[in-house]
Amino acid sequence: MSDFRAVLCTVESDSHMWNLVYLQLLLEENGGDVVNLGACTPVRDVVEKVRSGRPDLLVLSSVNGHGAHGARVLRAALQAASGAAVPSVAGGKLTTAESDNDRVRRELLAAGWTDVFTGDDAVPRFVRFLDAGKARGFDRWHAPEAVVAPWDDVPLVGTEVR
Ligand code: B12
Repeated sequence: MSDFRAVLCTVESDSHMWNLVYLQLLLEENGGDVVNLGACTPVRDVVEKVRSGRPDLLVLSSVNGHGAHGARVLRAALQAASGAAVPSVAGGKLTTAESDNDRVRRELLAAGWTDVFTGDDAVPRFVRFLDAGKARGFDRWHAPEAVVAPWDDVPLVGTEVR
């Protein structure tokens, strides 16, 4: 008997698979019944699986550097489809620079993701999220405010190449 049902996916551009294997095992170890949609997951497959399976949680993992873009695309598709509302988290290496992590996290939270897990402490923070979700429901989660790294607020005005 599982504690929750999760759909696991990545973005259409991402062919890495060991991150998905790792996440599936981590979710199962924490009580999840997991449908792993595999690498280069088509957006329409994720939307269909969420609508038909009614999971408790959608988990997106991406490491190829294009995950932030793919997460925005997927969120828009889920919001446009009826019956596809689901608590959703994204994590991994979502861009090609660690210094993007907090900015991207704030953008994805604003776009409707429940939480975003990047950086060295992603997995322990995610396990705490799972514990809280199992106890109170994933839709009750309030993502802690993103830490703003000093370099994220430096305006880029005047640095463009001419
Ligand atoms: C193996 C590998 C490949 C293999 C993948 C084979 C396969 N079928 O899986 C191949 C050779 C195909 C490949 C291709 C590419 N790769 Co590659 N690849 C790797 C490599 C060496 C290991 C990835 C891996 O399997 N790790 C093991 C898993 C278990 O760990 P993980 O993926 O890091 O995930 C961990 C965390 O990120 C986190 N996590 C991940 N997702 C989530 C989600 C949540 C919710 C949470 C909480 C945590 C979490 O938890 C995991 C455990 O700690 C990494 C470098 C590295 N050492 O990490 C590069 C790497 C991921 N690849 C990279 C790149 C750029 C590419 C290519 C674009 C290269 C190219 N120019 O063609 C292509 C992209 C292909 C595509 N369309 O996606 C970059 C990504 C850069 C970035 N994001 O900044 C990396 C980081 C290498 C680098 N340092 O530049 N790659």
